[in-house]
Amino acid sequence: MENRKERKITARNLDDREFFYGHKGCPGCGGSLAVRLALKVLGEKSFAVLPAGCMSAIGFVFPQMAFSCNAMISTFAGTASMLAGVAAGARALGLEGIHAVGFAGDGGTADIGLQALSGAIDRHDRIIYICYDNEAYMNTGVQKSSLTPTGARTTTSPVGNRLRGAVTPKKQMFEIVAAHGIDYAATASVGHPLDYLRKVEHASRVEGTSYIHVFAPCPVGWGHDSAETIEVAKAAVDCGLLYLAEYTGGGFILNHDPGEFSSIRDYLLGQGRFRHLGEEEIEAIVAQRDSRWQRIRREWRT
Ligand SMILES: Cc1ncc(C[n+]2csc(CCOP(=O)(O)OP(=O)(O)O)c2C)c(N)n1
Ligand code: SF4
Repeated sequence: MENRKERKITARNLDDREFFYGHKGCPGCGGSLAVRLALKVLGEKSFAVLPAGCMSAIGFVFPQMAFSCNAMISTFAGTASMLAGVAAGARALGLEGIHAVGFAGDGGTADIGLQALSGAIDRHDRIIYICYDNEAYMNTGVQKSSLTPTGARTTTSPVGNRLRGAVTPKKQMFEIVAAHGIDYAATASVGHPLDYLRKVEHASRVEGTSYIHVFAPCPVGWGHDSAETIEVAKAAVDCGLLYLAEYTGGGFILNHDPGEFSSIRDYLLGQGRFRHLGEEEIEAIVAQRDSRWQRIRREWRT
């Protein structure tokens, strides 16, 4: 259910004040782009909740606090429950036009924070939950999460004679939240900023729970040049390993079909974390992509 007026987002009508200004992120950090872009849409009347992770570590360095909206650090597992509390408190105080928005990493979302998120969706709490997916626990030194893709080298999925990086497939968080019957969910990429901004704007009008899963490359953990973050974020969409989609009104919408995919091999071998992969392993990843897209093209609306 939505009752707010849509605001068409363009590069010109974005707020030019920085709501995540002076953060201590590494050069080329995709996660910090995801936070900044979202807060440009949601504005100063936001209450941001961040669990342990890179974005809280780089955003709350006293006395150089990067947020100019209200922002707090939650327990690692409790982003969504704390957001629910913020939304309830704002309602009790009669505050209007505010946004309770969470920014959690893939570990804080798909592993440790999943229970609280599931509860919030079940209650249709009016919150916006943004998972910036850098595909590992980066802040503590690149450990594997359940969103680390198959084959990726991390410190807990190493590469040697016997192990070839992560052995489990990436958990499908977008489909998992959709299976709850969530009010609104979307996937996005920092390589497609206008698409992401539109989705954040849409989420800001949803009278219920919104979840946005934004792909956010991390040069440190992925082993690419810091100047290549946007290219990598675009290439993931072009080669079909990431799809841009929404779940709304109980159905899936595919926002962008690349048609002919670009090379998965080039995408993978451009990153240090995948450079050990051989042809057979790459072929297996291509086959997984193809079977997923067969289903998406058959079942989702465009
Ligand atoms: C309960 C608890 N367990 C472990 C930690 C240590 N810890 C802090 S940040 C972090 C990694 C977070 O990873 P992720 O959620 O993927 O976010 P990222 O660091 O990649 O931004 C961990 C394990 C903690 N703070 N609290
Ligand atoms: S380690 Fe990665 S996610 Fe963390 S601040 Fe650096 S670039 Fe960003």
